[in-house]
Amino acid sequence: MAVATAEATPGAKHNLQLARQAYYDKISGYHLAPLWEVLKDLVTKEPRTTIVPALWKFPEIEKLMLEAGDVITAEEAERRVLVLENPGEPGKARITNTLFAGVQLIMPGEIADVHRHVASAIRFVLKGKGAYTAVEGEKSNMEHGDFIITANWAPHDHGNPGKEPVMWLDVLDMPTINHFQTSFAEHFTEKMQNVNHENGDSFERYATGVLPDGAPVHLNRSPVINYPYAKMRPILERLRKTGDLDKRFGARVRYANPINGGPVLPTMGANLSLLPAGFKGEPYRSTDGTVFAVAEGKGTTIIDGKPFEWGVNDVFVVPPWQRYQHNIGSEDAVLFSISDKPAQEALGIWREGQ
Ligand code: 1HN
Repeated sequence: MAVATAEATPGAKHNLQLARQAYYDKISGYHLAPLWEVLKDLVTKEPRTTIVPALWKFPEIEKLMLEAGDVITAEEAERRVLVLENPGEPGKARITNTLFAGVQLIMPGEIADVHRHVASAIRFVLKGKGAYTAVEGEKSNMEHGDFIITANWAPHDHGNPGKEPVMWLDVLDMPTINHFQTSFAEHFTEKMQNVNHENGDSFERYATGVLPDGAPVHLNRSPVINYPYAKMRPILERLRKTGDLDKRFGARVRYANPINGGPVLPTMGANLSLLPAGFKGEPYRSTDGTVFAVAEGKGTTIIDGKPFEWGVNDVFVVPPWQRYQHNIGSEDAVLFSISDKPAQEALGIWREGQ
């Protein structure tokens, strides 16, 4: 039988459409589908994303978070977190295609019980003093700008024996873990873990030029629990002083695993950038959708042609492969950023461009 082609008469074309549809209906009963109808959406010339650029203003988040403190206790909530939902993916508990982000509040006198899960977490401390997070036996004080990691399956609990509400940004690789459908979690009978390592122990032990003799030489996550802002910030000044400024990112450090120089976690990598007053960044894009938190100062980031004006503790997101560029006014700014770059690099799929 001759196969009808697209050059056929209008009547023949119509019959062909009907025949194709009848065929698709028939094969669907066998759990089969025609690739040729969907190929263009599956293999795109450039990345397509459902994620959109967005900015959360800290003064608004803070007010709404403190209201959450009135309606639910940390104990009832298990974790009192407001999810930063990407407006392109409402209801999906994600800020990018691969990352969860939220702001957590812990009130004076509260604790958040010890648990562990396969999803890895990072915390970037926004506001307040006097809280701690305990991770794998180390009790870490939380100060503005501290970067704290909670690796896959690491027991962790938080507490606030201080006098002020304390808020931080949580970023987890949960959408990645759930993409692989590999989520496990465990609760403990005790509320708090035993802590046998004092504040700052893992940083001093692993990240000051020596390693405990016999420390493993292969470790796919950093052994450092807290990278304190007080230690990181002066390094940015060193870079500035010697003119080591990237045209796109300013004076930027990458948080590293001191064992091998690799990323802090296999699924998430983070940076800290000093953008000096007057900085006009060159445009940049990369395949890793990136979450930014403002540690200091203010500025504007143009994302896909739209300006986003930010100030201290604001959070904003740049979708995968969308072009962005930082513009800084009269005040120095410091930006924390986090993305799934290490996961993409491990898979050999990460790309960057102008
Ligand atoms: C979690 O365990 C924490 O331990 C914070 O503080 C945010 C978001 C989703 C799933 C687990 C925490 C989380 C989370």
